[in-house]
Amino acid sequence: MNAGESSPASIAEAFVSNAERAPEKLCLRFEGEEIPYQRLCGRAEGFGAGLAAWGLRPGERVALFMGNDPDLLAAYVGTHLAGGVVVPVNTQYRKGELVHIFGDAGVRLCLTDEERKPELERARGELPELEAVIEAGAGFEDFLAEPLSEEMPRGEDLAVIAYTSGTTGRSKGAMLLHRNLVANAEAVCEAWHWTSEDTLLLALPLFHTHGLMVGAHGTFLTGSGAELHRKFDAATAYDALLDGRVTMFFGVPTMYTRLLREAEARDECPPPIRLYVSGSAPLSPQAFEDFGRLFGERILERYGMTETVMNLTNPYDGERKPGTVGRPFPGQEARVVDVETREPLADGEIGEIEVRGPNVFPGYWNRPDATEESFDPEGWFATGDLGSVGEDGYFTISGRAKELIISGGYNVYPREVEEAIEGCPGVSEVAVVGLPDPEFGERVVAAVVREDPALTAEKVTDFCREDLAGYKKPREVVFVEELPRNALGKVLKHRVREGLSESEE
Ligand code: MLC
Ligand code: AMP
Repeated sequence: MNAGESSPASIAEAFVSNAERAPEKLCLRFEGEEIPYQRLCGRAEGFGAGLAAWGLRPGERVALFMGNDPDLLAAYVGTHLAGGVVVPVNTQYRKGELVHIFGDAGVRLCLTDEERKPELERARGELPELEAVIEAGAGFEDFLAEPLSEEMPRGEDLAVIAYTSGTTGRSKGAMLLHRNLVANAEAVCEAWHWTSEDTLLLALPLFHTHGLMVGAHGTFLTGSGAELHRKFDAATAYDALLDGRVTMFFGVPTMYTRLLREAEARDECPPPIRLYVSGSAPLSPQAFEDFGRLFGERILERYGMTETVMNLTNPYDGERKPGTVGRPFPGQEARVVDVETREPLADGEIGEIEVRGPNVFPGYWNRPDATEESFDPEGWFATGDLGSVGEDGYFTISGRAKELIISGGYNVYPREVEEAIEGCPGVSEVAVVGLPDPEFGERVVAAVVREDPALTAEKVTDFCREDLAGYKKPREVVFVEELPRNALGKVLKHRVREGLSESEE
């Protein structure tokens, strides 16, 4: 978008108008192929027309369950052009997670790929509403139709239902409107000086906020280019950086840890690029310093979440302070409140972070109870993250009010893993906690009381594999005599954590 222009109503609208304005401009580079805007736009319009011809009605849900690929992005925009709502699905999800998400969202059609299809088929018997499964490649090609209408989504329309792991077991669908997504992408592009001249190295998965709503949306809004990788591989990403063909890189801290290891093993260092951004989990000040030393660059750390997309950012021009996540993005507000009284706290005091702004979602799909719990009457959204704000206005995240483990940028709610393990034959009780991990930030560990002495750790993890994504399964299973409980019988997670840390020493 150029200065002085009014905002588009949706990212799809911005994308189509960029394709009309500069049809030949590079949109995506993928596995050596250069895809101009016009080409991706043609596929998006074709997919949207295919959906309309198939009978998708406005507001109906389309799931995208496939690995990073240009056609995933074409389908994303195409679904919006058809008035549909996208449900992005984590590619590691297994039957249990698929049944819940597809069922809850009432998905009628899903685009998947060869690798993911067998797992979807395993779930299909329990998904009567799922009428069609389109497979990437030939299936996608056959599905495309000739575009008829030029209708665009309205800002108030529902764009995405993004599932975030639930504090009590199953995940909740965060509803994001087109106008939430536009407001967010505009704020990000303004804050980070993102222009049509940029090329982003995009190796994040496209089913999550970070890759999709920051990486892809910013690219489409500005009409810039992205080099899309199927997945993050440190050596391949390092080569792309060495080559000097990108201007920005966004990653989770684990990716930075791996890039640092790569740099130590190589004798060449990438030339400076315009911007390195880290988020989704805390970046250690050590990694920030090491990156400065080895790459000569100061990583910009920012903070966000599915329900609100991006909230806080270190400055582009000012000082990027390690261990902090900076200030609110343009047009947004943030504050710290007492966890009990919900009264705003003074600078330096630790409480729960609340945010407000046009980027914030209107609520959870089918969950008015959860929506009501998360907002106060003045529209402040309670993030569940603990932190404080300094006199300089920079926020620091210091912990979580919600029980959450973040492993390599993926969220794992202990309750969901506990529920899975409780179903494993031979298990009497279980408590799942996060322990510090040098590579993933935190790792999932289960303390299990067994009733069958022959039960092994391997059996427990194999059992989890049936229904849970691989990254949620415990990296360690420790058998204990009993779980520490308080007088009311509630498991004392901090004591479990202490016990497990001691047993490791
Ligand atoms: C993969 N595995 C993990 C894992 N990722 N285990 C624990 N934690 C993780 N994060 C497991 C797999 O289940 C598999 O095990 C094995 O590791 C190899 O899988 P892989 O796919 O080859 O893994 P790898 O390439 O090493 O993945 C690491 C990673 C990936 C860092 C590249 O985790 C990743 O892309 N993380 C980014 C997540 C992200 O985008 N988060 C943003 C959320 S949005 P097995 O046993 O199954 O074979 C958000 C808001 C915000 O938070 O602020 O941005
Ligand atoms: P998700 O639900 O996957 O969107 O994850 C959002 C959560 O990731 C937030 O609530 C935070 O707990 C965490 N998070 C995101 N960015 C950061 C960051 N820079 N530092 C610490 N935690 C972060």
